[in-house]
Amino acid sequence: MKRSISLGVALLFAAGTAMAMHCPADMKAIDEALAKKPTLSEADAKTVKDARAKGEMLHKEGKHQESVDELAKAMKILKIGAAAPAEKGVKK
Ligand SMILES: [Cu+2]
Repeated sequence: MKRSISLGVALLFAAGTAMAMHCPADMKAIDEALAKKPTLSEADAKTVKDARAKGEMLHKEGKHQESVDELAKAMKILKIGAAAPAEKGVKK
């Protein structure tokens, strides 16, 4: 258990520093969007919630790329994120 944590920490500092910063920023953006109580279908709300939780878990495991991918699903539904510029005609 302890060993896998130090491995995760080592990986975090070795390769994933930029990504490691990315996940918390994405999670924060998702939380901020959710705080505004967006109107989502039940299915979308569930996807967002699941992706947010899974993203945080993956981040803690040091799987930052997977975390970012997971968080991107939530961000796409919430229409947020610098990585996903507003699609033409969909903006507000
Ligand atoms: Cu991360």
